[in-house]
Amino acid sequence: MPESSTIGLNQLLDHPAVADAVADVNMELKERVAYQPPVCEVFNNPFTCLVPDTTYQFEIDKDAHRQLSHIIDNTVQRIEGSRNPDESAGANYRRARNIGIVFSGGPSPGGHNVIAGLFDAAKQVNPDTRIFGFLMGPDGIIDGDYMELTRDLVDRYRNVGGFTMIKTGRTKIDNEKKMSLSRETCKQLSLDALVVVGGDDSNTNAAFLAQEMFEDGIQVIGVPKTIDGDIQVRDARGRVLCAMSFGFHTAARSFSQAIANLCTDASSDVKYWHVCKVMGRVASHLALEVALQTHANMTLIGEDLSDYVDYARLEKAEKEGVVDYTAYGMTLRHLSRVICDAIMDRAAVGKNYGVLVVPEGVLEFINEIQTFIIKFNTIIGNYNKVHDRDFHTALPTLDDKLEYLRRLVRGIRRDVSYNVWNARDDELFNDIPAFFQEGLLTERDSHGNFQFSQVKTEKVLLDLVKDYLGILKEKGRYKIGIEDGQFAKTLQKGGLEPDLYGPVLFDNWQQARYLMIKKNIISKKTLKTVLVNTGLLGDDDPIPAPIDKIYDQSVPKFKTQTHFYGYDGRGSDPTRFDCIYTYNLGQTVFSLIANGATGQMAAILNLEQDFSGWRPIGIPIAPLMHIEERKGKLELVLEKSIVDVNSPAFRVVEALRDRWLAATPEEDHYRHPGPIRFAGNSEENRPITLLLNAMGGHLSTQEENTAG
Ligand code: FBP
Repeated sequence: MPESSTIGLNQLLDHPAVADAVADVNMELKERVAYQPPVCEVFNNPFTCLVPDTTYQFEIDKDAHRQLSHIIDNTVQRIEGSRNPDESAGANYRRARNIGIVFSGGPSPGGHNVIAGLFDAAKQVNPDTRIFGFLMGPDGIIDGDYMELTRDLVDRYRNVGGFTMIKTGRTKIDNEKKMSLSRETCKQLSLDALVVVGGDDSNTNAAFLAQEMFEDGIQVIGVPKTIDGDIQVRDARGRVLCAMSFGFHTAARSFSQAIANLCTDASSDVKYWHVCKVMGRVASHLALEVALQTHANMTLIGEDLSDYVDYARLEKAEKEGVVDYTAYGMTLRHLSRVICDAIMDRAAVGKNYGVLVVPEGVLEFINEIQTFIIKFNTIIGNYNKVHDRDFHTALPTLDDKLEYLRRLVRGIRRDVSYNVWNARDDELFNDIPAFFQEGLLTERDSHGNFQFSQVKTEKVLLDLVKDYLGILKEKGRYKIGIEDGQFAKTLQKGGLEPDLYGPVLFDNWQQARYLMIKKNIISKKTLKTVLVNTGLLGDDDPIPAPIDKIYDQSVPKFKTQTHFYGYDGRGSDPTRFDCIYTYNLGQTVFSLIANGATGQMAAILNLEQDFSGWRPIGIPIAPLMHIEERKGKLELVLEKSIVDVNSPAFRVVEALRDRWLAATPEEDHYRHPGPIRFAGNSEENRPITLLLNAMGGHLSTQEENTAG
């Protein structure tokens, strides 16, 4: 290399070492794209076949029967290897096909490997099979916007995160026009099959597309995608069919690495509470997994909060001969108090810092917010129907919307919602800050879901927490505990006798290692009064410097840092678990297509087991569907799985909650899962939630008792 003073910029850029150092492709990426995930044993056969497994049964909704008649009788199908199918079945399996694939909804790590698994399986069976990727999500199907996927292109994205190859979008194919345009595109491309990689709503869409294109002979297969982990399928007897959507493990690992780092930082500079909102629009699965991976001090689980019952309130009401329905579920104010208690308890043992994990969708589980969301869904749905105009376009500002709500209170009869929104609702709603009102009135996504990622949930909670901590401080209850040894040292250094001042200053002198300044000492003035009253200080004497110092140390400053973990984890490169899972999902998709299935969702059984135990299957989508309220209308959809508060994973977190809060003089119990490692053997190879939940559907009563 020439001397640095003489080298020109172009020379520098052309130097091979520099070019290598600044290249877009680094060693990690090279290693990733070269990795070939293993395949389930069945896929090593020249053919596969589908074996119906009718031991899995479903409670079928009558609307599903009516609306999805072509695919409602589908059963679970086990994919098995086959060496010598009969001639026509073999020929059909091997024929060249045209297959379209689309990503739908938010990105989820591993999506590219679904394509790679499908591509490899299809091309191996028949190199003339063509795979088309629809661009920008379902819009690509509606608008006929696609590209043919080549080996070169697929190779560039193997084991790589994001949905970059063909992009994604949130459009829903939810009306006749979009449906017929989509059908037209599939017919024009002579598609044999369409693969929809998406969440609960997108798989709902897949079922309707399968129904719509059944007579055209176009098969539709869904793939369970979403970092939220809320596609978990069981049959009517609770037997697991899909334990986890892909991408969940990677997102949780990515959030956990960052949050564990915050735990380290928090316990180093001991001055911040880090409030970490983690994605998961409704269900708290991601927060639960983060809790298991990091042992953060406090993790809220939305489903747990809605399950809360205030027994004291119930009892009081019972004595008065009434039922207090507000005792069921938690209010925002109550939740803020629970958080304050945790903060106070840690402060009492000298820990004025910590890490709080808040699931993005937590507000959906809070009593009053739930009511607002349901009411707004109805009000907005009604408005759009009655006025034939979009609520958000017609009433663009918060003031417009508030004025409209006020008019409802006054009983404008043309708006059928006049009986949904009353003066009490209006009063309660006007009590909350404008930014939160705005959040609650934001536009729903294309599936009618409330967009929690757009609401500053952590700010809503923190504002309440700060207010209440202020009150607790004034009452002398929120204080930092002073370690007894440190108290003694500080006083002795200043020539004062600890045993003389200890009983005067502290409520728990000689009873605990961390000493709490008496509740009535809430300022320097009250401190002086106490010292004067006990004869330790003259009226005109200043507070001795060591006492002054100890007092200052006991006064908490509640300093916070807020973080949002979502898009970063969604964009992460997949863990090895997700790489292998998704590649095999892609292979499963091909087997389902080559064996003529439609209206099925690809899945793998036994994900919690060693890879040799994984079994690919097809799950019938239609029998899983039920009626739900969407945008104020009742619709047939695939049910979202929320956290089961009786599941082993939740019960373990619940049992270890106090330990992880660590409101004791001992060290915190933080856990460091480390960064996502693609190579090496030390990487955690699957979600902890998955492992725990595979230990049994519910804990037995006996186990519950011993855990409690
Ligand atoms: P999907 O359900 O489509 O997989 O998306 C999940 C999610 O990542 C949620 O966790 C989050 O609330 C939402 O997407 C954010 O949506 P957007 O990408 O539109 O901001």
